[in-house]
Amino acid sequence: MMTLFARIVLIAGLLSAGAAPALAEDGYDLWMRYPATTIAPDSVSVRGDTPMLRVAAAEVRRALPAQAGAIVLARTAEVADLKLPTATLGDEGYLIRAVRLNGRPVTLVTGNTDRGVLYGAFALIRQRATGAAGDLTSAPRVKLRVLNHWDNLDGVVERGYAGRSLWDWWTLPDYKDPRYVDYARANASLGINGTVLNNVNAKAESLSPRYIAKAAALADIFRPYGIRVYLSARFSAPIELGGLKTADPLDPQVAAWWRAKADEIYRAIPDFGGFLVKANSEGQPGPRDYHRTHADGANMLAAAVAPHDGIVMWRAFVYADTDPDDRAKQAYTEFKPLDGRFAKNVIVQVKNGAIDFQPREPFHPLFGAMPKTPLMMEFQITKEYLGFATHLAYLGPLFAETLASDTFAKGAGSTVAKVVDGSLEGHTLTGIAGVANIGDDRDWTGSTFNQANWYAFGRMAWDPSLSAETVAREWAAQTFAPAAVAPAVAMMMGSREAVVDYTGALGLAHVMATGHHYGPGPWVSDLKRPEWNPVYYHKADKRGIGFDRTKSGSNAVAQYAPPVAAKFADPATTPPGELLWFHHVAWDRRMPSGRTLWADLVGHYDAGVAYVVGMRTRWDTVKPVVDAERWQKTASFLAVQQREAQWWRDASLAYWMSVNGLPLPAGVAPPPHDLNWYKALSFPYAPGNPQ
Ligand code: GCV
Repeated sequence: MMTLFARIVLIAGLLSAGAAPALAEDGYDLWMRYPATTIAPDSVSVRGDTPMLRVAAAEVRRALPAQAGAIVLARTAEVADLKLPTATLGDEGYLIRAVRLNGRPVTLVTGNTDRGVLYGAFALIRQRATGAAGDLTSAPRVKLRVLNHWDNLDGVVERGYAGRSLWDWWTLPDYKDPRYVDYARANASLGINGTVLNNVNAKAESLSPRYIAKAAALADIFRPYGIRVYLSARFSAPIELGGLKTADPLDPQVAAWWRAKADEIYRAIPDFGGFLVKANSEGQPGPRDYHRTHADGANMLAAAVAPHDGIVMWRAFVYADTDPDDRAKQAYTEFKPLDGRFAKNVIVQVKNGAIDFQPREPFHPLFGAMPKTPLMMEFQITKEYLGFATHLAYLGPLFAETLASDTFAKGAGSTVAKVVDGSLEGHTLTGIAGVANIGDDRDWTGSTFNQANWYAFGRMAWDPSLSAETVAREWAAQTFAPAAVAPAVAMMMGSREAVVDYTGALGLAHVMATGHHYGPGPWVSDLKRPEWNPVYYHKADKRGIGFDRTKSGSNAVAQYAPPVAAKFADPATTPPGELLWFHHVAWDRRMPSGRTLWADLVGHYDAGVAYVVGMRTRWDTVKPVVDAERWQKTASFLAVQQREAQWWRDASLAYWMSVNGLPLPAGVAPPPHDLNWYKALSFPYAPGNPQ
């Protein structure tokens, strides 16, 4: 028998649970946090009946509040009598407009295709959720807007910090986790139209009949949401799966094997997108193993998928330990001469910078340098070098900064965005890829604020001219209560710069610890490949710090168009944020701030830590208006971030002082430990680093 006291405790527990359900606000809904009372189903009507139109209508019904008014979804052909301006919509754009249909006022969501209607439906939802109103017309500026999952077949996600892979390869194709649908909805809401399911460090098995069937099951789920499936292809698969003696791209048997493989895939996945390939990079096989070029390799695969309208995304992320030249130059050196030699269904995928997704890198010199070749941007959404899932670092400013960079390839205004959207050279095959930050964590991305990076990637892939702040505001308005929006945006906007500051500002790069890349390691100098060592990148000595990439050094600046090269060649005109990327600079050089380089660098470390402290204070102010679960997780992560920012700062300063022998500027706190203490720290189980 329950005592009276026990009963009171139970009732009180239930009541308080009713007021704040334990798991209701765990971030699962992402930015699609729809109201409890939704629109009357018959307020939404659809002209036509296809799977895509059905999911579009279902989403609107689910998302919009009861007072949303009458909404009609229809392809433009169904409402031709309205004579709407639909010419600019292409096959993915949409138009939202208040019109009269059959004598009654309705909000019309239309597009030339089902896909346009689908994106319009999500745009209407976004518009209403962010408090905007009015007619809206939009078409994507980039054709392929693709997530790259670095997911292994054993469920481990390389550089993944949000749990294990979302794909349960083992139970596919029989069990279709409902999360796959929600994944598709989230992507469709942003206009993401492709997903590469498996890691670029690919296993041949992902192309085996068993795994093709699994990929096909996912493709079937994603199709109504406009998402095509792609696979990373291991270049040596003809040997491993096909039993051939070679994977030489010019060998007719090899080409025939890939053609048959492509045919097999297309039988299972008729709208298969094509292959993504990492070749001859970090130990992956590729055409260079047979003394063939990257174009030879890409074109052979392109021929296999061409009859099915498939494409090949061929990565330019190549560097070799056998090449003594500056790693930052190697991709350009290898790919630039191949301009014009790729088949027309090949797009070369280039990372935003020439090294590897560092907190800040100058734009990759290949942008603007291969006019005859479509180049696709590769961003990293997962934050391998920006604090994993725990640090709050909004990547919108990083994406925007790269896209707005001027290559000067055809004079001023030849931005990276124009290279990527094809407008600079008139390419129609265009694309942006983002290395996904998604896993099976309940909140998908490991933290609430990481969701903003998925969101920003999708929105800016659709429209590379969107400002980071506009996107942040949009995301926050759909994610938090109105009173939390401004504080959240304020935290986000400086957060990436803060990471730059506390990990190594002024153009420093690749100063992290080995393997897992967690935490500082500027002292590392004993790895077998020279370009894996942080000392290779910062070149700090008694005199100064930084990598001389001018004529007196590696001359990487010469890979940029002349006006850009001239700017980067002179320390006085190099933006301070990129100074040490291009120059070896004396510690006592006077910076625009008026401080010496050393004092300036120290100031950046302290500013980075201070920014995190500021984010914590701001986050405290929104506690009353953010649900407890998401508030607490973010608060805990910010505490981790402050501790780790401080660690980055202290360990880095301890190391730089051991090199330059300089005292800290007056009033600056010394690191609490000596350098050896920081060097001795080890983190064997840090996530994201597949063994
Ligand atoms: C998938 C970096 C990462 C690797 C990644 C590689 C790439 O080197 O640390 O994990 O491999 O980039 O982009 O191919």
